[in-house]
Amino acid sequence: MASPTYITTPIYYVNDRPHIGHCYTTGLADCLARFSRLASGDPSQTYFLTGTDEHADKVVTSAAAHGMTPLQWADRNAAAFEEAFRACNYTHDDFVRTTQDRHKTKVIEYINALLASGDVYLGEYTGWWDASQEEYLTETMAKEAGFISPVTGKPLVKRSEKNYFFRLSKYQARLKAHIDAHPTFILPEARRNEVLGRLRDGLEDIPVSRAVTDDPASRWGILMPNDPGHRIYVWIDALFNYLSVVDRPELSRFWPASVHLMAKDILWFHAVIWPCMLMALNRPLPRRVYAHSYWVREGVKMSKSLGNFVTIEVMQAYAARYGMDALRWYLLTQGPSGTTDADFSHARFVEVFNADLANGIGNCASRVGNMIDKYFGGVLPEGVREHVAEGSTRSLSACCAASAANTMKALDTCDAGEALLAGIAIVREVDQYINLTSPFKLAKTVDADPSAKTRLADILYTCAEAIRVASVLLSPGLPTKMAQLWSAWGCAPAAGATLESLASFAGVHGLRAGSRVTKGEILFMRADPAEPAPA
Ligand code: ME8
Repeated sequence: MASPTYITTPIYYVNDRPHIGHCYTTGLADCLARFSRLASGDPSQTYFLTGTDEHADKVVTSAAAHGMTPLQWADRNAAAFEEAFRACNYTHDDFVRTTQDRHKTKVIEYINALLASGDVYLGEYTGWWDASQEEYLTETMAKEAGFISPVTGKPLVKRSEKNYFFRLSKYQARLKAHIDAHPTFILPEARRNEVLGRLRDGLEDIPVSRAVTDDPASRWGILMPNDPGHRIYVWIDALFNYLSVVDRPELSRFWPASVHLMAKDILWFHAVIWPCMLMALNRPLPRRVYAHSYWVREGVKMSKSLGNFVTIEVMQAYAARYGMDALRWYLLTQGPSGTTDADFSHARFVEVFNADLANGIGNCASRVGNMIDKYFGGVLPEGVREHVAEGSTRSLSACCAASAANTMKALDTCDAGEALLAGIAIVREVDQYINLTSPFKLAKTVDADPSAKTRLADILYTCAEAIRVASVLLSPGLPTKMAQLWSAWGCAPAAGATLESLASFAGVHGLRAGSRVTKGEILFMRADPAEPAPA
């Protein structure tokens, strides 16, 4: 991603507490933001925003059910989101709440500009209202869905109201041309095709306000600046967050956003409505809109009625037993980043944990650290250089270069999982290399054959340096554990170093003669597949 980089997540509704789905998208953003900071070597060139969407009607309803005002309820749940994201070790630069003045004043500014240009006007709307999603469906969409909410299955209600409208139809041709000219504007490609397909049905103007009624709850939101009889529709208010936060001199370099991340449920708002609003405001469009799929649990869709959400409590129980890095790893490498849903399955979690972490990077780093400790007192001797195993098809330095290139390529399409798995590919090759070179056997011959000692040093250096490169590629997914490894091996990335230079085998940041490589603590203890899931 080009510098400066601005990565956003949806802002989440505060009618309820966070769950794995919210943590997943913000976790994906976290991993991409960490990669981006590493890539440029300058953390101030990356901005990562997450937050909460607070002016929804359902916030008013849940607040009332809990005997609280909407703001009290929003405060409480926004705090729960912030706490959850802190516990997951997310490195967002900001957490926006749509009830904050900094956001509200900007929304009014944008609406005023759209009123002045005539792109927002007063009219009447009739449509099918999906109360559970706070969204109107057109006649065609409602018919296709059998007049029930395609998301929640609740009945749709026909409603008419005087509203302010946004001239969405005016921007249809420009949007279509933009999508055609920018093949990676909407990803994954299958989602892009869906959007293009729906665009063929044509765009109608959309309401951007709701009438204020006698019900005080209808005042929950930002009032239209020209007409206190209307408040701004929650979705319009919410979409503006991406711009409102960085629309000030110190942060303006971050617009346009590099990527808006979300799940497929809200792609239309981000890929169609938001870009058209930006065109109307004469602002550049985000470079990319990326919609992932859903998490399901043990093969079943998560829902309130089934009560089967992977809640924050379940996530904490996993983190307590296996470590937060292990949970991050599972989410990032097994998550629904593409077009298929992903299953949160305990058996799969343990399988992946053992394969990639305990028996993968953990075991490999510990074997190599132990051998350097045992045979060389934990210090790489003079003259170490890369050793290529007889019978191997490629050197470990070539493998590191290929993996680093694969990481970069995966990042081009926001594929954080693939970017991380490139690090595990190195670990697997180090394991094979150890099998081919048998350093533990060689160590038994050094007394009789002094040249064996030099070869042994070269072999262990080669392994350690390859693991160091792997650790750099793995660090955005496993930040705590890789920092632990770096501290045992004295190879923490220098401030200002770029991903490219850190990931180069025997490069300026590499291990060398005199580097102290100590055993360190075990990174990941093997998990017992027979143990029941934490709850
Ligand atoms: O839609 N799997 O908020 P929201 C994966 N406020 N991701 C999931 C998920 C699942 N099962 N469930 C939720 C809103 N998500 C609006 C957004 S943005 C201007 C306004 C994630 O609380 C995913 O990112 O319903 C999805 O798009 C988002 O939560 C919806 O969050």
